[in-house]
Amino acid sequence: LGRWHSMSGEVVHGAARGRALGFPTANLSPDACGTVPADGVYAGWLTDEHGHRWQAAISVGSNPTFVGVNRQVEAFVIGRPEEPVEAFDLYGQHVVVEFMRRLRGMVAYTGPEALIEQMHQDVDASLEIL
Ligand code: FMN
Repeated sequence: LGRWHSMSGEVVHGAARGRALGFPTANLSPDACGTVPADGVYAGWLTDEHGHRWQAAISVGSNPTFVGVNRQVEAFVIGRPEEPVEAFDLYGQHVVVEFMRRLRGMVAYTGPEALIEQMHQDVDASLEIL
């Protein structure tokens, strides 16, 4: 198509579990624009309202490690500034998420530890690709 697949939409609050896992994510609103790609994990980019383009590891799926979640698109921004926290608040912002390469499918892990370990590997793989 001559460009990366992308989706755009508002960042909304998720289950707020990501922060506890050490991987806070920007969840795209369910009415975001663009076709949702197949469930899985992708290396890509998130561009915020200020035009800043961040490297990201993106998850598409129903988070089967946990129960009761509708399919969602969420991006973990790699190398987000930690301080000050207010300076990096994506909630309510209209963002664009670009998908560059699919890394793997969604996996239902038996617990958060295995998922956390895998997410570290996903971030490493994303950085190599991006
Ligand atoms: N959830 C899964 O159940 N299985 C996965 O394989 C999986 N892979 C992920 C990979 C990455 C890089 C990221 C950022 C998330 C992944 N997730 C996966 C989604 C997490 O379960 C989700 O981010 C977490 O539950 C926080 O959800 P919340 O934003 O609604 O709080």
